[in-house]
Amino acid sequence: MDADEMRRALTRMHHEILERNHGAEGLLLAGIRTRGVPIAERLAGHINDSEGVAVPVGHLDINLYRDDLSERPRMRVRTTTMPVDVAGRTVVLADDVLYTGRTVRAAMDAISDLGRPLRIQLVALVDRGHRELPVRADFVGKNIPTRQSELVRVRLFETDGVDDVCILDR
Ligand code: 3GP
Ligand code: 5GP
Ligand code: MG
Repeated sequence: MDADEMRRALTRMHHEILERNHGAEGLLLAGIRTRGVPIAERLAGHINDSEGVAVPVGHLDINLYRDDLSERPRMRVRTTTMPVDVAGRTVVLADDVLYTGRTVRAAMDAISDLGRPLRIQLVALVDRGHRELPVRADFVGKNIPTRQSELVRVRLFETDGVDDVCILDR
């Protein structure tokens, strides 16, 4: 996936999010650190351009909610920031890669600790398969079938200086 394809995928997904939710009212985009954050911000930018609505963007650190936290005593926990209350909102989680689904499970826990959203939806730039939990994305940039031994490298301009996605051998 090159920069143009990524831009088109994000443009399409912002339309899909607006269509599914009948506009931008009541939305809250929550980017899962690290690369879910710029994805959430870009989607908010597209929504602002086409609807004139500034959808709030939160940053979610799911590390405290991981199911393997006890095996990672030195885990670095960064901050979660939500600009508005999640209660009664449609929270759209954003992540770069959806794989086992464990990160999303943790993210839903993190959100639920902040309040009771109206609903939670999921947008992922890449779905690489291999789910270990019953999780699916509502909006997918690209389905990339992978082997478990492979690794999907996502680079975003904000974090890596370039926009691309490729499959690497681990
Ligand atoms: P992210 O913080 O941008 O989401 O999961 C932590 C980081 O490691 C992720 O960055 C992700 O890009 C990168 N990563 C690359 N391959 C893998 C993988 O196979 N599993 C996990 N959990 N992370 C991976
Ligand atoms: P999951 O919890 O679904 O297994 O993995 C999702 C999280 O791990 C995402 O935040 C994603 O960044 C990261 N991840 C898992 N597999 C990959 C991968 O192959 N490539 C990249 N870039 N990230 C991955
Ligand atoms: Mg991620």
